[in-house]
Amino acid sequence: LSSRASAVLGALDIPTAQEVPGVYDGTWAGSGEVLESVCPATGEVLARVQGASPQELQAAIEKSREAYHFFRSVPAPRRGEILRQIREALAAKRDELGALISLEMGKIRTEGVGEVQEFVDIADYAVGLSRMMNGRVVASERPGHSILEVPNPLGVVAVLSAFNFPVAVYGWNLALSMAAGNATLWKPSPSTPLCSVAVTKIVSGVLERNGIPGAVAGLVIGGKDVGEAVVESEHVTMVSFTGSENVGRQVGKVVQSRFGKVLLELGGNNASIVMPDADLSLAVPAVFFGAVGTAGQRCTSTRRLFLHQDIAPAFLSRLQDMYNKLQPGDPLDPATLYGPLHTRAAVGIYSSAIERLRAGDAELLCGGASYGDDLPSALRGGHWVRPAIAVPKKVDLESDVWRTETFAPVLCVATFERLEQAVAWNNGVPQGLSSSLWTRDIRNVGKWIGPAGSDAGIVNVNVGTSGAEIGAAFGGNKSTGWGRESGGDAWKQYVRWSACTLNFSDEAPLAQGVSFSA
Ligand code: UN1
Repeated sequence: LSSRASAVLGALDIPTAQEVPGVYDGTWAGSGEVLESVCPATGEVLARVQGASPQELQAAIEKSREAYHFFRSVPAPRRGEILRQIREALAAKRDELGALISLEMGKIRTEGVGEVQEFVDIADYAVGLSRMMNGRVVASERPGHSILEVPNPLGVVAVLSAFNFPVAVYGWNLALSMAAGNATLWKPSPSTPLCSVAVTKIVSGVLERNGIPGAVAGLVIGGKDVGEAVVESEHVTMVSFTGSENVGRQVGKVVQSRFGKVLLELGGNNASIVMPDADLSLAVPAVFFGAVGTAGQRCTSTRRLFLHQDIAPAFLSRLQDMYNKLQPGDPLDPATLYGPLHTRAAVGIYSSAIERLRAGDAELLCGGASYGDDLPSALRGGHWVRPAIAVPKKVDLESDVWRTETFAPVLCVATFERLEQAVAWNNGVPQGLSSSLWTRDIRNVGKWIGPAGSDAGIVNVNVGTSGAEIGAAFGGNKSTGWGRESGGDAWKQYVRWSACTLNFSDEAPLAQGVSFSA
């Protein structure tokens, strides 16, 4: 192992001499499929992780059920106190975990640390929530009656997370699910197993110190088979899935067919719209971060840019300058702004998108070629592509160029005359995650956030498409799956609601004045 990698893994006590156990349900195990963790920047194999066998998976699900039966009766504020300790334990390892995210996922250092911070933030939120998950008292139409709406713990919540946020998205789910009194079972992306092992070690340490069964926060690493078995299990009450539209469609159908609950966070095809009155000194850097930050691998990344014709040439020349200065570098180096794609397959997705653009005679303002010899030699085994800006011939919302999410740094640009046109383009795709308008004119803002405005789940003004805080509910509409996670009212999905009508009187009247006396 390179010294670069062993320093990061050593700081989190991840053993690399032998295979890393990838199942935790109170004890560590793993005798199923072996997965390799590969560093996207260099191609180095970081570790081999042993996933869950079918028997281990079923045992873990059973342990989760048992853990739920214990945990649901722990008072919510006490669950909050455990979350507070988890928050402290994560914060104590913020830099180490951030570095592991950089090493294994490939995002740059500040974003890796920021991702841990997002987990810390949602844990804080959930500590407060643990004293505020209130039901309601509803006025009854019957004398001497009262109606309560009562939230109770749900059961086992499975979290299937993606490679691009290998820590934070689990954090959003775990924090709410734990506050709500559930057992949570994590099936992470098979290509970021070490992040999930490191986080689970930290969380399980807190649970063990508090005498809480470890399976309250279980882990099952594995490939497609493990994911499918989790999704199919009758013992899993809710499945929270983050990933592609295609897999999400399958997950949704399977969970629905057994009448489980499902929460979907699928693709984004996010647009930024820049009006002629926008402050370009703010808008250009924001679009730059939205499009090339995380090497275009956020579900909230900016993929489409609609520029008012009056500012388009000035905007593009400033944006191109920033692209041209961008250097690829080791994501662990604090000076690096641009890291690799996560997998070899992603390089192929980028190349096909570029081919598709070329086939349609799009103009490529930046990118399209590989780095070749411009890449430092230590990085040549990694998955690198030049970020691209393309101006397709026209906006054809039926074409794959505009309709599909390319999970790579490819930004498609078009110009418009009227805001209504840009909003129609913004809304005219299957996805509905994030959107961003740049303007100083309050009349545009009113249109944008109103009924005829953006139909996405995230509708920003003078703020880019990516980088949401945890306080509001996060999620998207349409083919993004309508799921909401993190803040706002998202917690209400992690409980079962009961409507309880109580009769304190000496009569038993029927509602709606129905009379039924024999
Ligand atoms: C994702 O890309 O799956 O808003 C989540 C953002 C981050 C979360 C992105 N807070 O960009």
